[in-house]
Amino acid sequence: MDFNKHLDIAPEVAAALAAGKSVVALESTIISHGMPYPKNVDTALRVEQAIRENGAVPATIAVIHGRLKAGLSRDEIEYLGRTGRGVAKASRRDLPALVARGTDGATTVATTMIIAHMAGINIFATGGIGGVHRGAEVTMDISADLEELAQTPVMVVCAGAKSILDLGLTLEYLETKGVPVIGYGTEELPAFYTRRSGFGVDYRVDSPEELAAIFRAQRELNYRGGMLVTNPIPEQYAMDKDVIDAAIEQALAEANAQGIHGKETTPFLLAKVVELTGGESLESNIQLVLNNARVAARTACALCC
Ligand code: PSU
Ligand code: MN
Repeated sequence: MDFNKHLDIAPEVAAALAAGKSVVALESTIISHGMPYPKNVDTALRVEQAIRENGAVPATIAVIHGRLKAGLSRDEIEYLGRTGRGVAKASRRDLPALVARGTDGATTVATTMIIAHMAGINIFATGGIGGVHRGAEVTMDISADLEELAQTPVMVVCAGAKSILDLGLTLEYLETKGVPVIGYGTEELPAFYTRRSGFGVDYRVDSPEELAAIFRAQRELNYRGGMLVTNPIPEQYAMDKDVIDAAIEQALAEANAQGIHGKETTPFLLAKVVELTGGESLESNIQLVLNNARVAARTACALCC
């Protein structure tokens, strides 16, 4: 572990790390910006529970009053969920100002990876990652998540990416940056709400042990980047492709019409899709995060022993 004066590791997480036990990091943008209160708090606690049931210790990550937190109390999770969009979405470029000003931040995939790595945690479970936006050849809107995967040695377990993004360009970018994209039980990149996207992944892997072996080899090769594990939503919770595609098209059209840009783009599109598809997409979202938490926890265990 890389001691950092701005980092607080929760006692349970610190004890697990010191004992060489498995720990899984979780992000907080999904709590503050990804789901409505109180479902967001309820889900965050259920995800932590799923990690415990699969043999690992959860470390939900956020910035609270300028402190980088690896592991949150129930009260802190409740605070982030209740405050919702009142908590700033914090990507890589935001951490210095949040720390200097002593303010709060809900961590994206990029910042969760940064703080997890500082704390000595190498596996992180989430829902979806950011990527190359549609039209990025003009807007240059490419999530800092991809750059982080290229430079920070953390395994990110997700359910693929939503087609609010250009999934083909996202894969091209990851290839250029040397980030392995692994399908868990699939040859195809999952598209978050649906199990298929039409794009192939680099490798298919069918067990946590095999995921752990690839991650271990990546470390032994002294690579500096991480890897992306894409785990399809369980069949019974997958959404109808036409329903979700129509919602995404409408969300993109409204974002264009309203001139949404910059860091607001992703939250705007995600909120619109949820608004247009109602409770069904929320339930799918919850289930896929739980599914990713289970795979991440088992992989963390396979990596420890
Ligand atoms: N995509 C999703 N769900 C999410 C996010 C993206 O399907 O919750 C969140 C994650 O926290 C991700 C962030 O790291 O949005 C990416 O934001 P941006 O595109 O502004 O980098
Ligand atoms: Mn962006």
